Amino acid sequence: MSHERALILVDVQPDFMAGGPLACHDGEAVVAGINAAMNSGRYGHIVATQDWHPAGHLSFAERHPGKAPFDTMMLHGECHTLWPAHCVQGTPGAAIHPGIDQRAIDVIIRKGTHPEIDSYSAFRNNTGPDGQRRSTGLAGWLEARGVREVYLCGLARDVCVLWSAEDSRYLGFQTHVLWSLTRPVTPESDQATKTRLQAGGITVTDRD
Ligand code: VGL
Ligand code: ZN
Repeated sequence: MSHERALILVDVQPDFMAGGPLACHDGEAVVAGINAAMNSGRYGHIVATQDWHPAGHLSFAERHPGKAPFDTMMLHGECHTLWPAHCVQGTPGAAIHPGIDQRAIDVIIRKGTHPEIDSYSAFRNNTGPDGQRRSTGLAGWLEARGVREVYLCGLARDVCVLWSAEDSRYLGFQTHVLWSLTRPVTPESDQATKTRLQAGGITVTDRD
């Protein structure tokens, strides 16, 4: 086990899996492999993020008359995709997936909790009404423990995993995406996602 190495589980929640409103392609398939990775002894620290929106969150299409899920619009000066309502606080679909062995998780970071601000990345919110992107505190949590290498898995490959990986690298962590332990909302985006990760200096690997 290396204490310099952290595993981050991004949004492993039923709403992003089969039967959920924002199902990733084959999303539930990541659960067994994530349990194996957590119990592999390779990671000194394990963090999970949990998408955790109040009802009527700004990112939900239903909030915007005339808009449908997957339409885009400008929010706080950024082009934003609008989503079906998902991961509403306290609902079963917002739980950490019941198949995940939570014993090894050190900390859970809830994100997207502000009604008017979204958060894709585990590290910082999307742009808010004041034009700022605020930290979730995760980088400080990792730095305080001497973490230098971050491994990411979870959902969705093309949204929250991608944004988390880019921030991780930008913040100075050696960053790896465990590709086979992620699944996309939009499978057609896979090649673009991989190219963008690699161009950003992030390792895309199937080996943890
Ligand atoms: C996510 C869209 C909206 C994700 C979260 O976890 O990738 N995607 N909220
Ligand atoms: Zn969300």
